[in-house]
Amino acid sequence: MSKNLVTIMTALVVAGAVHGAVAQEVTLKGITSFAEKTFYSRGFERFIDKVNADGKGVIQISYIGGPKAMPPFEVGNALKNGVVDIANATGAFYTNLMPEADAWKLTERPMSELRKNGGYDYMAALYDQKLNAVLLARHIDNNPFHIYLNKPIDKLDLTGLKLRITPVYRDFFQALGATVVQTAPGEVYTALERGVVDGYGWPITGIFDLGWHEKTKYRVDPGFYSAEVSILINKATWARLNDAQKKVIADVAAAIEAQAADTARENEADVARQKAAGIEVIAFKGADAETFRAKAYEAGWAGVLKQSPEHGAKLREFFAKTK
Ligand code: 173
Repeated sequence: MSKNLVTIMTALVVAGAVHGAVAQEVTLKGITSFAEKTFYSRGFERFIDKVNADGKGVIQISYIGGPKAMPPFEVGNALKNGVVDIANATGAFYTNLMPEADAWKLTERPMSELRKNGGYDYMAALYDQKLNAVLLARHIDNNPFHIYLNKPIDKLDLTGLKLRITPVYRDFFQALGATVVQTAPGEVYTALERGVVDGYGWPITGIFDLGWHEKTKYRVDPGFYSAEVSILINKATWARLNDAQKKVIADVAAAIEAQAADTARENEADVARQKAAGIEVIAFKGADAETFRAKAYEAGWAGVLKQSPEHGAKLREFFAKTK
């Protein structure tokens, strides 16, 4: 063998070894659509901490942060294009790319069941096609949404009220007669303070995180739907990982999704805290509560079906208990 050839071959072997060493630990970029260290980011932050602990030398996640780094409604696009590898988001924030994602709010079955009955798989195909992503873990479930108001109501009618929404609430609040205005969570406080809105939609937990309790007089009961917040990974990023790296991510994701039931235990703590903060409850009971709930689901599914007739009908079969 010529000396030159040996040199070239040696160089290739060395380059391969270096490349192999680099490939051993991979670092992914993670972003959240909710403010850092607030209720809806916490499951994601636990996920990152655990991956970084279990994945030493194998896989790490670098936490870019929340809405200060990227507006929440742009996170879906950044994930789709691989600008970030991992994202914490709710379906309502990326309906521009995948309207069906908002249907998660209408699930009446736990994720453990949806992962067996075909519901998760059906959604997974849509995530693959439309968001270029894989849903790793739903860490928020069993966490109802509510209407929060600064003007009282005495019947199931929001006529004359202007409410802050995301796609989660649009169809239901409009069905009840409200005027709606979409904002990111980060704009809710100012909108309330300036009287731009008479109230807002939000789940039972988290209104203290951004100080909204200071600007909130009433909560309407009962709650409706089941808030969804999930950890998603870019499809190409996922495909690039080796088996050991995938295992770290998948194991932590499974543990975090299994903890969603524990997170829902915090609902009651926020109910008590809202009471202590002087937020009055406007409660619809008995038949009124039933009507309220029925209208919420009817308007919610009608909205999903309008956006996506074929997939919406399938999703309803997997997700709903009552029709
Ligand atoms: O911003 C929102 O009101 C919203 O759509 C949402 C969804 C899930 C959890 C928290 C908020």
